[in-house]
Amino acid sequence: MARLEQISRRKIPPGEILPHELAVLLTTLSSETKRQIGLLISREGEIYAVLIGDNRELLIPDLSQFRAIKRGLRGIRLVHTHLKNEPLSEDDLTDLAMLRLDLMVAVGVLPNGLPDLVYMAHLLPPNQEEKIYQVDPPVSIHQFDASSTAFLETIYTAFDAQVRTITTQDKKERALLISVSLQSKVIQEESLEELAELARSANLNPIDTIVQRPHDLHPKFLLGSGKIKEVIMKALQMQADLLIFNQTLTSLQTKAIGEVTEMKVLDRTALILDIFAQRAVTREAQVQVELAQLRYRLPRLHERSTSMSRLTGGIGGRGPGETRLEVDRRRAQDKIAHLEKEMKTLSQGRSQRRTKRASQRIPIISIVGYTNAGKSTLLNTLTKSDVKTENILFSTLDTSTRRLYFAQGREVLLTDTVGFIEALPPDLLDAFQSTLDELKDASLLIHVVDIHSAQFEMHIHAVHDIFNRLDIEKTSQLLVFNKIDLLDKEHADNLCKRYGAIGISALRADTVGSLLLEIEKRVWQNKGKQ
Ligand SMILES: Nc1nc2c(ncn2[C@@H]2O[C@H](COP(=O)(O)OP(=O)(O)OP(=O)(O)O)[C@@H](O)[C@H]2O)c(=O)[nH]1
Ligand SMILES: [Mg+2]
Repeated sequence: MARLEQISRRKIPPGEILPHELAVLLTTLSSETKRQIGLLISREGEIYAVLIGDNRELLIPDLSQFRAIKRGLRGIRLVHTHLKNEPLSEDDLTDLAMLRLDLMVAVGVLPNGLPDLVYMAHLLPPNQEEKIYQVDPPVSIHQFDASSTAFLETIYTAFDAQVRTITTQDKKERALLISVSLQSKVIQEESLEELAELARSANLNPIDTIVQRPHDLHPKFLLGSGKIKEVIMKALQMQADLLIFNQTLTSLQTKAIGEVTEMKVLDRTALILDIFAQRAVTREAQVQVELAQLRYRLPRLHERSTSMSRLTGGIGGRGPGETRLEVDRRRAQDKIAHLEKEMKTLSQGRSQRRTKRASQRIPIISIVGYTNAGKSTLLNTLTKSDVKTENILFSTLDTSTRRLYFAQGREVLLTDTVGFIEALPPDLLDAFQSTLDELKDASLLIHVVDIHSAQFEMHIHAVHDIFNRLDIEKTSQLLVFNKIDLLDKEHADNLCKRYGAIGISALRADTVGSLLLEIEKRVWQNKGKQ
């Protein structure tokens, strides 16, 4: 084994893939020991590790510390022996992709221990055929151009140039959106459009999507393992920084995917929590979001894995964010208890306000609906106020209340609150309980729907579902179709008739007349009955 140690101290001239005499040394040793021998070589020609396998394969150690350039190739190539002079195996090619190696090289061993054919494969930058790697035809060791600087340079620069342009152009983190579900691809793709909207609202740049409809969901990665390879390659080719899954991941899945891809992994819930965290302004909103985040993360705190394994895990050690993993459970629990206490105090103030309001006997009307439907815009138009409105999801997290006056000195309190979304994370619903409790005081719910959205029916269902979860489904409701300015009049009229809705454009005060009349009617004509 002294000879192995000798090898590990060698330095290979940069630009050379494998000097001839080193190839001879490797194949001779391999042949004597009947084992594969491999070298992990850096771009500078340092031998990072000498690997000794069995007669069929090698075990590759954790390479996560190597990252030549953020988002680029690893900066490491693997050169190893193949005892039966066989071509690169499926596993070799998978490792090439999964580990983002610069190059995968196998040298065939002849029965006399000398090198014969050289097999090579390398990854490809984005291309129209969506090919991940290229496997070169084998060449005899004698024709193998040992000093192949030009060849190596082409591979490096193809990737690195791309990394540089993207890094300088693009300050936002680049997200690859993934959906894996037993539902049809069409349904999944529609849902991914909303995920892209959420990503943009979180100030991320959604760059591409991957959809899979597997026969069964893979328990470890959710995705099938072949698809995981595609994810890694797409992430490399598209220079993604993080993966966002549209489905809820278990803590073990988040961890396993994070390890095998060496990327930050979020699911839809984590993304929504992130948006809420970015938006929370008042102390109450901040406490509520932080509580929801801690409750979501608590079962997801786990140890960093250091195991070594080919393919199925252990490669790398980046979980969904190291700092989070370092927070220990105990501290998270203490923090939750502390925040819950603070929340109690905060909600006392709120409930006092509610009691006071109730004693004033002014009817309360709540504007509710899917996020981005135009709720805040409507409140502003009706009450001439200036609550923040924005074309992003969840621009409002707090409740605003304004007075709305009618003839004969009549008035109502109009409230605008946080928007709803399909599959609203339960942790968030719990955390926002006190904000949402205000909806229980309302005698009328104005359900605003963005009728211009292709998904408006799904939005209506999602909102009704949340009404049920909040136990307010029996409150009197008014369905309002907003943004009719974006549809042609006839189409808008038909939709309103079909659903029994009032059509408005919340941006324009001259379109809300019939809505005001209806509110007046509902509030004061029903008054006696209540
Ligand atoms: N064209 C058109 N755009 C509208 C109309 N009403 C609202 N919008 C736009 O829709 C976007 C969302 O409006 P908001 O009032 O912030 O929606 P919201 O329901 O309060 O949204 P969240 O608070 O994020 O849940 C903004 O860009 C508005 O300008 C409308 O009648 N027509
Ligand atoms: Mg709003």
